[in-house]
Amino acid sequence: MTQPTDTATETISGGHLVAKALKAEGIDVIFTLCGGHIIDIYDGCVDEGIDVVDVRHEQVAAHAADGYARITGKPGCAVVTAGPGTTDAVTGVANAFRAESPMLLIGGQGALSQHKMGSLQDLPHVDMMTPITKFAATVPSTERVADIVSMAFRECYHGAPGPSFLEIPRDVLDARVPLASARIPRTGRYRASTRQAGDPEAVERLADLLVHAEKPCVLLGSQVWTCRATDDAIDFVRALNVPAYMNGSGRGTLPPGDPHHFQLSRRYAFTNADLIIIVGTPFDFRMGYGRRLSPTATVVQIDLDYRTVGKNRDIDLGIVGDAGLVLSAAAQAASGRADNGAARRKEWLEELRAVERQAYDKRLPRQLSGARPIDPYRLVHEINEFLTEDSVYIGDGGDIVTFSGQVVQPKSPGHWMDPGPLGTLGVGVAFAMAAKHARPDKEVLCLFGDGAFSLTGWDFETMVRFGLPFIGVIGNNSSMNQIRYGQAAKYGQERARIGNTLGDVRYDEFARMLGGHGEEVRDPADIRPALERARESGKPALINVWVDPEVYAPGTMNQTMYK
Ligand SMILES: Cc1ncc(C[n+]2csc(CCOP(=O)(O)OP(=O)(O)O)c2C)c(N)n1
Ligand SMILES: [Mg+2]
Repeated sequence: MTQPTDTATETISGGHLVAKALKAEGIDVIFTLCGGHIIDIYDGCVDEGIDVVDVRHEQVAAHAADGYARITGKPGCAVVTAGPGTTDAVTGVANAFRAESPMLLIGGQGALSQHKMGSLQDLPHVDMMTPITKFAATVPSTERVADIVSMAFRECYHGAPGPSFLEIPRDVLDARVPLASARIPRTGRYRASTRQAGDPEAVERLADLLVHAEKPCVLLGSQVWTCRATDDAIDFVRALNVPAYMNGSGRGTLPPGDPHHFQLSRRYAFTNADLIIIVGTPFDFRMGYGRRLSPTATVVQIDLDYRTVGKNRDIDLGIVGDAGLVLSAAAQAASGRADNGAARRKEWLEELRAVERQAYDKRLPRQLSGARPIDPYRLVHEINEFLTEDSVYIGDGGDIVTFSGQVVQPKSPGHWMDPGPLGTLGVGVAFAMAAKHARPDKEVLCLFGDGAFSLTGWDFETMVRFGLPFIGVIGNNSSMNQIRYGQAAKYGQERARIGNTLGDVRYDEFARMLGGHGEEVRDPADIRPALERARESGKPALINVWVDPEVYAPGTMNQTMYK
């Protein structure tokens, strides 16, 4: 029989306050690796009905929190212990920082009562995390635990989203305080909507530019997905008849085959367009820092973050705001004009389609290659053919993933995951974990390089332990090929194998050892049947595909990532 509770005397611990604050944010899982400094949070999660997914490396916990945010639209949360637990998670936080992904990392810390005395695992976590987060702080008292957790979530959504970090000293976390003295922010009551429609005058100017443009194009970047602006983006390109390119998480905004979906003619479009609209992606290395756009084109940049607009190259018009609201306002403003210019752009779309088709036809023989060892183009072609509307595709690797960037087209919005501009190897299993946990109804397929997989591959065991089936494909070239190419080019063949050669590892056997499904493929004709069997197995699976180590992706050969 439960005791009647006296609210005046009821107490609560810091870990339980963390769980209440997570619950208020709508979070239903934490990714974690245990430590004595943080176990009270687990106890709180049990009470609040929050799942505890315990992984094998803290980097994976942090990447999974990043992945969870991308998939669900809610912030992710990883909980790690003090010292090495927190330093292990740094890469995951850094990746989320560059990828504009909202997540909270909670790290343990030695007791405040032993502050700077040399306690177990004591490190200056906040100093270390400050440059790679939007907010990093120590929780100073138990009463403030939930308050500061909610503050950290608020800070995640300031401008473009990103990660926050909190360290909670052990005595602060474990202490019990009167429930009445703790501030526990309530769901929906501690932060406002960040959806901003942009300066109305600037939106009118964009409408003007659009109705007069002969050859416009739009690049739909990751923020189109972050803002859940898919429908607005589709309405925009259709109403104004504007060809669309997509990058990062913006891939899949339009399905392949859509008359406004373009991929292979981007360079041509950027060179020949008279109006280029960049939505929610910075002018970073992926965009050649903005240098690859026609010097005579009118350039418009729309971004959530004021600091991104106009960075690295001049623009003709900048709009700070939510991708969906700005695009729909611009389409609305243009619809009021006598002629929105849509019909005039028919030839421009045909011109781009011809370029697109030519590029596709040129590559097709490679995609259908029967060569042994397998041409990586064939592997990524088979994967692209295999994906359904419900397949989330994840790329985690070097050269092999560069191939896939050209060929694999997600069939639905939000179904493409790559690390983002930090280029972090090792995100794959973590993203698969987050995606499958959040959306068990989805199929998850991850293409790994053998180098990338081996960084965090032990968490395949976590996938088995939690019953999270996914299809892992390893493009195995027994090398860190993307790096090897540059070494060979710079230092000659005889020095090309220094520091980049891996063993001929049977990752399929590794999968089986851990209780998953595993297969090895040497013949291109066997790729598809192996994929089907992995799908049927209902288990976490690894298909070890031996690809030709002497074949490199054009992007690797041009070293575009360094330019
Ligand atoms: C964590 C991390 N370490 C190192 C690198 C540098 N790097 C970029 S590509 C690459 C090779 C990756 O090898 P693999 O995953 O096997 O793919 P491959 O290029 O062989 O297809 C390396 C080491 C990185 N991006 N991230
Ligand atoms: Mg490799």
